[in-house]
Amino acid sequence: MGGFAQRAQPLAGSLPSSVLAVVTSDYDMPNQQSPTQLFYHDHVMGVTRIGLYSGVVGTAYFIRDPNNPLDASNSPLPKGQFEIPLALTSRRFYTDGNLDFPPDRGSLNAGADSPPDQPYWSYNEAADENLVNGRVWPNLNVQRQEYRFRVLAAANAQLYDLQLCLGDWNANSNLVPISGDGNSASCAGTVVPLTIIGSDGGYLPAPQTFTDVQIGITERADILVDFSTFAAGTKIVLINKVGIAGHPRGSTEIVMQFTVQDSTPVTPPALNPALFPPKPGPRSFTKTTSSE
Ligand SMILES: [Cu+2]
Repeated sequence: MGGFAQRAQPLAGSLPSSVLAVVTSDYDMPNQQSPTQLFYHDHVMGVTRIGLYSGVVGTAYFIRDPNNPLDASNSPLPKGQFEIPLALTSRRFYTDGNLDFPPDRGSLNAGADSPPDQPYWSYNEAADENLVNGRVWPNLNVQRQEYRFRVLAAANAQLYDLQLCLGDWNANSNLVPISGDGNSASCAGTVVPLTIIGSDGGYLPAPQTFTDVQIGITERADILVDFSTFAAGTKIVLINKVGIAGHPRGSTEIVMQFTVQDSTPVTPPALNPALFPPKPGPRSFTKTTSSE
């Protein structure tokens, strides 16, 4: 995170070093914010989207506060193998599995919307597959207990309205119907509730249970899902209710699948609201120094 080189050093024999001086800046990141999940990636002008698309990102950087009862060793929240980061991205692939990179200016969806003075700008990458932690439509086998998922929207352009849909999508092609205009999907089965406990800014003032959670680009959602009441073999699909226009069925409305394993059910502990901050955590900003 420090020592960021602003300009590349010229290759030996190309340009005299006086033309391209190497300038560095040290950024001090004290990590004093409220406990949360951070996301970092390179921001080189003009190719940021390609870095993201290639997966050159840090997606599971957690700020934890041992003095916070929710982060302490006796926290009632799921931990260890039951706390799992889910980094959501979207990609487009050639049939041989290679990445189909975002179109350049003037290509698909780019030209009409690009500002005329922005040669790097690309409006849309036309990604049509959802990936979680680098895999398209993965399955996660889960025990019959509660999990904590640290969800990050790490795609360049894809928005998410996430919902858990009870059922086997592979066996039931009508489980996640797409709307007539092609812009949204829904769960035709039973919606499994999820409990949101935190966001980009840290823990919420209290856990809140919803039927879906919306996260925009780079946003995070800290959610709990209780699998303890489901029978072994139950399948639950994580679907995205938005952003599917123009793509074939199964393309961007399906995110991943959970399969409940045969295990002793563990009822999650009730969460005492007093453990949660009265409002999204205290914020203290430290002036950072730069040697620019
Ligand atoms: Cu960024």
